[in-house]
Amino acid sequence: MTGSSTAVAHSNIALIKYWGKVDSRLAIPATSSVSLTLDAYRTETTVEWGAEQDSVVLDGAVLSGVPADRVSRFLDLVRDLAGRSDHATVVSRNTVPTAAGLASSASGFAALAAAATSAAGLTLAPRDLSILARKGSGSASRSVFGGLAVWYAGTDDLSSYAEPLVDPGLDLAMVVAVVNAGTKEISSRDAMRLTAETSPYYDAWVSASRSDFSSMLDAIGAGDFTRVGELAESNAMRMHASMLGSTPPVTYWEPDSVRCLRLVRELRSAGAECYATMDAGPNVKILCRRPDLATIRTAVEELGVAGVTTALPGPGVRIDRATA
Ligand code: 2P0
Repeated sequence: MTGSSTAVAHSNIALIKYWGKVDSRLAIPATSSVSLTLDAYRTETTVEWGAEQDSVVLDGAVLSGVPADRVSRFLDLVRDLAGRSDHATVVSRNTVPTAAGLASSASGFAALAAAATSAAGLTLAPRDLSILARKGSGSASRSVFGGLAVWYAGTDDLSSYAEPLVDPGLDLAMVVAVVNAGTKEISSRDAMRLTAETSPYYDAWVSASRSDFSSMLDAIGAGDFTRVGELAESNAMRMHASMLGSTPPVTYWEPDSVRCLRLVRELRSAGAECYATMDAGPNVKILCRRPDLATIRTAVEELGVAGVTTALPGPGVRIDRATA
């Protein structure tokens, strides 16, 4: 039986980061994380079963080698779940710059998980979809949900899943300072493995992040924006500190990244409350509240970085079209 489905998923930016696995095959992380799904960056993916072999087209280009194999290994999981042996044609479009530290794998694998299972005739509960998406890319588990999401590290396949967090009216928004939208030199997957294997600061990162995680849940529960922002900023800096201790060091920062971090401090002193976070790339994401979005955007534009995007909380993954 063939079947085709199109799914749309949005990227997410972690406020408490995921950086390190205890099980690479199952993508069980060392620590739990918290994220905000954004409306600005999305992936739309169509999967059609019934092909003789798997094929993947991303933004008009046929994938081969490691990225194509990664999709095929993921489709193996869906074949196992659905008890089928045919192959799939995957066509995907990103509005996220691919592999630039703007969470393209999060929206990518969340959309792929939803489209591939729907097209195979499976209906997965959101938690099960997040468990499946996790095995494509860890952060994809969180993009199954809109707004604030938590990914519990868990200890095995079924206990490592994401779920939505109630937003008590934090009115969050984000300004993304795009310092460089090019492909990063080292993937997050390789960089987090290198950190875990070689950085003397990795164990300290894991214990600090566990504590940041529980403080973050408390801060969100209390609707305390200042505390949410302070925790997000320090957690991101701690993650980068652990990377800097790797051999060889993992340095995603560029001069404009540092200029953005300084600007965030200046804006804060001037009364526009905002906090910075950074992922596996040089871009700086500035967490603020919606009424301050325009002021902060203008300030980043005046700094003269490569690009500026503003974002509000975005929706969870959805199926757009499905045919049997
Ligand atoms: C995060 N990042 O929590 C962290 C912060 C990047 C920095 O999740 O190996 O692409 O596919 O599970 O999900 C990026 O890692 O890694 C990421 P894999 P993924 O958002």
